Amino acid sequence: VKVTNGSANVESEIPAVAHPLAQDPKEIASNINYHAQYSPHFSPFKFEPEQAYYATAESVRDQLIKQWNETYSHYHKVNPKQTYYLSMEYLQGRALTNAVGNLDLRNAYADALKQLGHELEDVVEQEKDAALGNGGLGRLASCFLDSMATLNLPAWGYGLRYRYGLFKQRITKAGQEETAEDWLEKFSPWEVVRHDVVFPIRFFGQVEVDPSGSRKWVGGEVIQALAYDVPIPGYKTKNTNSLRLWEAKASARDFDLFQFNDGQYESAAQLHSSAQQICAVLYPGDATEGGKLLRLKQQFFLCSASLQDIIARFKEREDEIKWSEFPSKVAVQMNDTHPTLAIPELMRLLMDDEALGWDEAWDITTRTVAYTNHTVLPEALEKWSQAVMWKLLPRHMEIITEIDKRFITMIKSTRPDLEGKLPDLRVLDNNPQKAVVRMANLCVVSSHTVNGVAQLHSDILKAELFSDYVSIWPIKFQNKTNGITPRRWLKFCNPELSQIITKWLKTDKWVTNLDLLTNLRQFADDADLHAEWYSAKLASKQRLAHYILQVTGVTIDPNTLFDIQVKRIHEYKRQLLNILGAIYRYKKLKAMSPEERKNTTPRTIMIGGKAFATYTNAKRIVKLVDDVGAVVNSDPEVNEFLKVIFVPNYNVSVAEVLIPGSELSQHISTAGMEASGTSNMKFALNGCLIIGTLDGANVEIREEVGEENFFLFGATADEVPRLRKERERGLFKPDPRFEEAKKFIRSGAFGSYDYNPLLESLEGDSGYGRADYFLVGHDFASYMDAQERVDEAYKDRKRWTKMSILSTAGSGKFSSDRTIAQYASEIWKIQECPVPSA
Ligand code: T68
Repeated sequence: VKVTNGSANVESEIPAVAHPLAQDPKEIASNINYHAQYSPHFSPFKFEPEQAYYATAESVRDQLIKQWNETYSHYHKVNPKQTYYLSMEYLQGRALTNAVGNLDLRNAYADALKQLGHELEDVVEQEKDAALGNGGLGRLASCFLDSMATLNLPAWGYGLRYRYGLFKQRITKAGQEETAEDWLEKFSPWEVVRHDVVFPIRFFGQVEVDPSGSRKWVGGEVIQALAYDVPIPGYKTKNTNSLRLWEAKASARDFDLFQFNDGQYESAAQLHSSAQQICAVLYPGDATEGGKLLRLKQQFFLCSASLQDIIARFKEREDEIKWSEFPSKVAVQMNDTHPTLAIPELMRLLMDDEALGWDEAWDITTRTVAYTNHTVLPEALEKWSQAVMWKLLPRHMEIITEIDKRFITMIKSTRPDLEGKLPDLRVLDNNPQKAVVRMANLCVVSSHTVNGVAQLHSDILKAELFSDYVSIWPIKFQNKTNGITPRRWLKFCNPELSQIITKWLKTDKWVTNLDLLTNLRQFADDADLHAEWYSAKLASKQRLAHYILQVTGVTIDPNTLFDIQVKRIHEYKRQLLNILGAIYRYKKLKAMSPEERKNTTPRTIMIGGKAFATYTNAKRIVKLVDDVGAVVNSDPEVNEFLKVIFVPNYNVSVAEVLIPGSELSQHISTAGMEASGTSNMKFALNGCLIIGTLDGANVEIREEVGEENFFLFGATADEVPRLRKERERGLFKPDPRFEEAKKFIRSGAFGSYDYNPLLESLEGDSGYGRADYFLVGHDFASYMDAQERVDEAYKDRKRWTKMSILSTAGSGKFSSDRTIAQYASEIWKIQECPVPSA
């Protein structure tokens, strides 16, 4: 426990003065001290790590605000084309380490805090993760923001300020339990509310036609969107962009004082409570009609507020408004289909508020919006009930219906060969059972560019999901292989390895030019580098072991192979394959003599991730991993050679501890199903080897690091459909190891929980109506063979360390700086706009 430090004591040595641009530790300490005293959030004279965190964050924010304002006014003056990234999710994680790192003030802040009696490492731990996202898609958005600022690109992120982000996961005897994660419990020092940025957002109501024939959406309920801005500093640049998060509010006018005084408390504040629901939680459960409506309201709320803001900025910056110029000032990127309503909303704003005609509005809209697809899973492609949409957004449904109609007309006149396919290609699915709007189709029809997130994924989109559209608009489709920010995911989370890289490359330029890592290849056999590399990995493993002990109470040995799989729990990601492999390994170890065991490669298998609250099979998988761990870890015969850990509450901060300490990581989805994956890139960058299928970005990672440095197994994407058919026809012969592992679970070796439904999903009818849809059984044999190759390779430390170095050396392509530079030049057509220094 940290020694507490009354700021009264500190005061005598270090004056409390606000120096917003302090660089020197002493001055910084005085600024932190200033905030501790004069921006009070706690009782006076308390200066424990928590108070030190808030005061430090406020001091860092002082530093950011000046360059943030300068960035805003520079963009305003230059008036360049800007990108607006619309995303329902951002997984920002913690901001403090990132901010002091990007400002290049880490050491100064560490020294300052020391003078105040604190360690920066402990202080940063006080920050709660901003977890306004589910997984890869949300984290990608956050990496993109970091790269956009670092590349000096004029860009904004737009999202929602959820009161409760992704749930907190606890593991109990019953399995996963979810509780609300209160990231704003105290407050966030990183957000600035802009009281002057408020837009009205309408729901429900009706369309009114005036005598001139123009249409207007009126009535219904109107809620206010209020802007909260979070600064996004670039790495060693002045450019500091904004993440604008909208909060829903009702105004005082909507509060019925008369009703309230009459005792009708609920109806008096009805709009207030309806507004409060909108930003209450990330991804409200949509099993009920109410849940679906709420989710749709959230999506529209984001789109309408952001577009009104974008249009207001466009108008403010033009002397004379020429709407045809709009697409040369504005690029809107839709992060998946969740912000699709940006399309009809932009059309509505241009036609109904700005009095443009259809053709002009359509031309502007289609030259402005672009769409990124993140999944090919049919059940994940959004479809909204037409009935619900007519009720909530009547004017938008008129516009969508017109888009659909014009698309049909266009096909009939220019592509009669595709007429037969119209029922699938149309935006509206008028199936009388359930008429829906297909959001992905609306996106493809209306966007100037559609991209996938890894080469294989983009190829599949073109060859399958969107193949007919490709024949209509061949140049609309692109690939933008995902990337990750090397700042958070190497420099800041793995300082030991970063220093070694800088030392051997004799430059730290790799931080913004990650391709320079290839220069490590020439030292891949150097014994000195090997020694340093190994000791950095060991230090990270020790830190990870310490963390695991803290959160699970289980001691793990840093001399064993650290094998990690962390990601959302989903059947297609096949955590089940991993745990079945672990179970087989356990059984084999049990059957060995003590002598034989000594010849095996000791492993610590860690699995972490959250299961969606209503996804039963995913929750069963969590339970199974935890149950296996309980048995294996307390089995004195084998627990020196195998441990199985379920890592609770996986999030960005936990990833920052796990990834540096990893040696093997599993990216083992059924081929063709993982659009890209991004943690695979983080692991590879940190010198961790991958066992994986030819899926998503694995394909490109393997190409870059070299196939001899990648443990490949499993069916390929083009084999999967045939294998599924064979499986259904009963032509599949399971590997005996697979049967043995399942049988072992059924024997009750891991407790009395009923695992039959889970095991049956691998055998009889799965939830998808087909047996073992994810081909766990088919891939099991080659997976186990690949695991044997891993065990062999690990026995040879020299060989393994070389592979690890080559893995880092080959990861340069996966910088989100590269990805964003490609979006900027090939989709957005925007240029850098660096803020001049002084
Ligand atoms: C992921 N998608 C892909 N979806 O699965 C992953 N949220 O392969 C890819 O690397 C990543 O996107 C980035 O491109 C998601 O994370 C969601 O989180 C999601 C899906 C539906 C609704 C909300």
